[in-house]
Amino acid sequence: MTILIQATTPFAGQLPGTSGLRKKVTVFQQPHYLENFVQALFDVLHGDAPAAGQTLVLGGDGRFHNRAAVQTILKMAAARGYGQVLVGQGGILSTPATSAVIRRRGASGGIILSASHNPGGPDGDFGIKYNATNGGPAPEKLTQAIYERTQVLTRYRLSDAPDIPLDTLGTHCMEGMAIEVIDPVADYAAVQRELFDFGAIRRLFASGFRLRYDAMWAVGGPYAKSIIEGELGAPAGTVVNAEPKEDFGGLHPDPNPAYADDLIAHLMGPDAPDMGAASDGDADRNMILGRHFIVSPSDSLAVLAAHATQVPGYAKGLAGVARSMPTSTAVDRVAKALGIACYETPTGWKFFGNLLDAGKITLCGEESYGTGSNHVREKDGLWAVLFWLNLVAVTGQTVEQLVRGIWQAHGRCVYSRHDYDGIATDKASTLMAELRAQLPTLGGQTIEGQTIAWADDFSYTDPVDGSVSQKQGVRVVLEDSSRVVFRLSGTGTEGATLRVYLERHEPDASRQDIPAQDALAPLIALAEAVAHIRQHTGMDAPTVMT
Ligand code: VG1
Ligand code: CO
Repeated sequence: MTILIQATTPFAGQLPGTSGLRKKVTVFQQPHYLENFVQALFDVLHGDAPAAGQTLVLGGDGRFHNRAAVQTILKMAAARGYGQVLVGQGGILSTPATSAVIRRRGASGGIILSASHNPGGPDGDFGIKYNATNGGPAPEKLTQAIYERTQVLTRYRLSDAPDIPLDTLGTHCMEGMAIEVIDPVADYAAVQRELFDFGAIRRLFASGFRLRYDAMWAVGGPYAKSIIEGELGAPAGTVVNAEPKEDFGGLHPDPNPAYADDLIAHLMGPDAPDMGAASDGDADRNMILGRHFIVSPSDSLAVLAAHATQVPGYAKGLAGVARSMPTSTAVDRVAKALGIACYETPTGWKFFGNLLDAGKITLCGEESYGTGSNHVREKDGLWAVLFWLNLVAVTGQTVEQLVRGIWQAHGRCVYSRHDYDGIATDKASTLMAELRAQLPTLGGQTIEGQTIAWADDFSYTDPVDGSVSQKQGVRVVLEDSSRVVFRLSGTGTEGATLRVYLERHEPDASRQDIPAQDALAPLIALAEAVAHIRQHTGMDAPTVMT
């Protein structure tokens, strides 16, 4: 075995977005593309020194190109002198499981191969991201440094060792580096067992409670099968679409009303189960449904926060909570009632890391079907499902009753997100630039019969390290605190996606069942009047409404 030095030249655009570097598979398949990024990462982490004695965790969501990428990264880690790599069997590790393994095994960090909720297959998307020793996504300072390094790279190093067999558990050696092929579920399951009342959930299933968990042909399947059907005794067939496929069965592994339509049909049907759930490509997102009832992700976070002390792992109470800025203020209202702090961060899980590490918060979440806690440093899809199961088991309330309890106590934060996908990048930039240009004069104006109190471009100062993140979304807020938020997606790979977030608080119980799109109609009209979405995008309606 020899370590080869390969000459290379920089690729443009290797800048990680909201959650890692995501590009088309065909982009990642270009010679040197993945290697350049990994070399830049190693250079930033270790300078010229070898990573001697350090442990790297490696795995992905099993999408097309996962296996090839794992083999390449093993050879590069060996050339960099890592002491050990822990790789998931079959190259598989869900995003929250990677975080759990990094933390439990004291690893120096981990590489996650995933484009998460984006479609897969040879024509789909691929992605890579680095998580640090706390188990969480690299902060912006690090991703920026990696990007800068990719722009000046002239060579990378890798071993010419043969591929490692990934499908059986075992230990291998490459250039003196140990490679352990680990069970992808074990560490993750151990973490969940410490948090939840498995006995209570087991009794719930034994009493006939019916769950339908749709793993969307993605990496959540093996985890849900093992824990929900295996340990918790739910009947076989509770977890559907459970086998991870390289192309997610040609579907979009994104649990929302548009792409989890099959699950919604089951929960809305005549013989609906008591609860429905789904997770995304890398199993960090979750969708929760009751019988004939859809739970908004923002409400889900509020329910978990309000009832957390009924779950063993959070029995001592919450230090605080956090939500991404566009997420509804439902959790803020719960936090206020509990007398705990609530932080507002930019979109993307990396912004929760410092708050969790510093012990300022225990729970956090995003409107994009992401919820999590200090048990790992990623959002965690199955964790949220177990949390809900535990609450249903110990409160005796249905999913719908739990959500209505929040509405009753705090009013309903009526909420929707409208996505406009595949906009030409220049058109999306123009739309945002024109919006930003109006910011100084929007406050005080009455548009579509609604008076704007203030408008700004969200800027965040991290309360732990003082780092500042600017231009995180344009907010237009009315006098009654209703709001519209506009931002461009940082996870897409084709053109631009405009996200329009709409929120209105409804304290009147008799009006809380008005369908969200109807209740939000005035705000939708305001969004159009302010941003001229139709004119800029040429689209009459959003691609996806959640
Ligand atoms: C989206 C969501 C964001 C989430 C991110 C990663 O980002 O809005 O809340 O953290 O995806 O989720 P963006 O920049 O496209 O709006 V995942 O499950 O794709 O890792
Ligand atoms: Co995901």
